[in-house]
Amino acid sequence: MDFFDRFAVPHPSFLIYASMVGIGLTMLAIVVGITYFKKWGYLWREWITTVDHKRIGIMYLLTALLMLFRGGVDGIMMRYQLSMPENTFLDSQHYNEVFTTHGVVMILFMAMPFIIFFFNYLVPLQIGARDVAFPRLNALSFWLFFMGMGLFNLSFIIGGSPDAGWTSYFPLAGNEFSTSVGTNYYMIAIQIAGIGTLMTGINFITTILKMRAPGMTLMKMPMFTWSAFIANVIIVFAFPVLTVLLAMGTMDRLFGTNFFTTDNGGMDMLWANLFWVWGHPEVYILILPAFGLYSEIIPTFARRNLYGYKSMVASMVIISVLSFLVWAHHFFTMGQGPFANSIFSITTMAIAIPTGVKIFNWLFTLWKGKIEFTTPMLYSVLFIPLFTLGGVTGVMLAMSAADYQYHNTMFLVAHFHNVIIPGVVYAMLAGLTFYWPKIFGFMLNERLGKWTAWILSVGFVLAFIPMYITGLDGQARRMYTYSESTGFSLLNMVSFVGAAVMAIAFVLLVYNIYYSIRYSPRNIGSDPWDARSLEWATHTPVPEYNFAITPQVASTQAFWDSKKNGHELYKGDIEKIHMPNNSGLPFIMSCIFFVFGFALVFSIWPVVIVSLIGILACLAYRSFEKDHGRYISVEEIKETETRLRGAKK
Ligand code: HEM
Ligand SMILES: [Cu+2]
Repeated sequence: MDFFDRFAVPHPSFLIYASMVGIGLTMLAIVVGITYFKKWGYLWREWITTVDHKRIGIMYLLTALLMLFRGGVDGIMMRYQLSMPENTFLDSQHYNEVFTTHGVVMILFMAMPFIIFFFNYLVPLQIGARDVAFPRLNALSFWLFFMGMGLFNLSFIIGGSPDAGWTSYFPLAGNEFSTSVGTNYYMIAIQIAGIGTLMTGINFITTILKMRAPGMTLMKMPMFTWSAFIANVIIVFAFPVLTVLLAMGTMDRLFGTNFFTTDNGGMDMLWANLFWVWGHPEVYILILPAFGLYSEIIPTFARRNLYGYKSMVASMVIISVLSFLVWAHHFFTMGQGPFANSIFSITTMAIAIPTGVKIFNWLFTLWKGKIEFTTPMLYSVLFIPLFTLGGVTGVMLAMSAADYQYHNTMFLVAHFHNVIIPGVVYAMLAGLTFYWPKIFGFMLNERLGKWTAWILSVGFVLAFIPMYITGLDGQARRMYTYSESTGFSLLNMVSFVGAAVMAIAFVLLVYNIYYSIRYSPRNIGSDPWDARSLEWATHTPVPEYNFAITPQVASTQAFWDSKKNGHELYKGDIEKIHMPNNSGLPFIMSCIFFVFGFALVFSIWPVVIVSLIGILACLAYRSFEKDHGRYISVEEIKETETRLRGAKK
């Protein structure tokens, strides 16, 4: 029976069992639903085997929304636990698991796929391309990412969740203190997802360098594409560190090596260092595309050119370099001495300069603009002051001497939520609202959208500003409870109320989607916001080949010029278009990766070996496969174009 004992959840509670039943029933309902409506064939042909960047993008989006829900429930549970002193809703072990999965899910399985959704959907359209450079690799990226996500979430049901924090510091994450298989899941699931992300990086760098429309020099690229380019360069430099780090951690846990142990020559702080060598650039991988989205939205609704294009690009390049030079600010208290701390203090504070440049560029774009307060614009305008507050507290944390006071307190938790939520989450919601009509052919309701933005902001301020105060007062992070005598009760209750208000905002978002699907007018044309860059120059819905004729570009906002200044976008005639074929291989290979990962988590060696052979077989098959894609004929393109033009206003 020993073998099966390991699959049981080590710290069961009613909550865990109840959610297991809930998840089980939902999965069952989905399977029954798909079978009942006979949609398996459709799913396989149109989605699972697709190599179309737009569909892959939408699948990233769905994953991100699902994980936003999972991570959000974790967040609310923590805030409820802390809302009263000596609360017994979660015990210490369960609280450890919840803050660990919350952090991992939000950063790696929610924010990452959300920005990769934007890369996928927008970059090829913005640069006037037919698809990404390696469409099939793109599908493999998605499915590896998806399987990694699935494996990570499985820990909750089989074997137990990781509990060493999303940073998984050793020795806490070693076998001695992290006894369940939870941390194995962490190491292996993130590894699989990370390989997918690394390939995304390679794919998009190539796409942006090689597939731009004629006339679009680097300095004429839309700002979101610039941000995507730089973020993907960071991915390619940072993710290999994560890959190696996780491999070493896996070896320590499964094979008894001593990279991070405290005895036999291991070095626990080596983990912390390498983790943040990846981890700090990672936060810039998230925030730069968010900046890119704001740089698309603000000019559109201020009805002006983006102010300071060149300085926007330069500041992002500088940020990307600096982001690799600041990692030690996460452990000023490690004991590396005042000299090293001073260097890292200075590099960290230096990041505020290019970031400040961007803030001023957005402000100058707004200055004298004819501002129209649509929902995406509202998010962007709320972002500027709220994010600046997060940046300023970041500079406070960057002062290494003062950090001895802030470190590991709620002050830190307040800081990073203050940058991540108004920075990344607002950008995602703004971008989603902005691009929704392009993707789905109808607008989200503006009234509901604005309510969501305001309620979210009220909730955000209530939930996170009090943590600055309790943090300075000494409330430690990652603590499952506190005593009444600390005086933290009131502010923690306010935080909980704020978190609940944020939850209301997310419910309202879901309602808005439902409402708009039912009532929003169709036939809104392909350019409902009167926007500026190429993604708006093609039809809605976007045909699979994106542009019937490759557009000609002469400025940073080719589409605007074609509308207002007589620039001719489409020269020449329609010709047949070469497109890649669908393939089931990325999905199948990723499924085998999933089995491989699961077997590794539980050290079931025969299965590990067989699945490894399966993965190699897939690679070999692909190497010898002859698949030259297919052509869409001129007649077919003309037919599609006439049909879609009918959808215009
Ligand atoms: C509904 C909104 C949210 C609430 C109420 C919330 C709440 C919390 C709390 C209370 C903690 C501290 C756990 C502790 O150290 O005791 C935490 C940690 C964290 N949160 Fe959130 N959060 C929210 C949204 C987000 C979002 C959107 C992200 C990222 C995109 C995020 C990323 C993180 C990370 C990385 C940690 C650190 C986890 C760790 O220390 O291991 N959170 N959150
Ligand atoms: Cu950092």
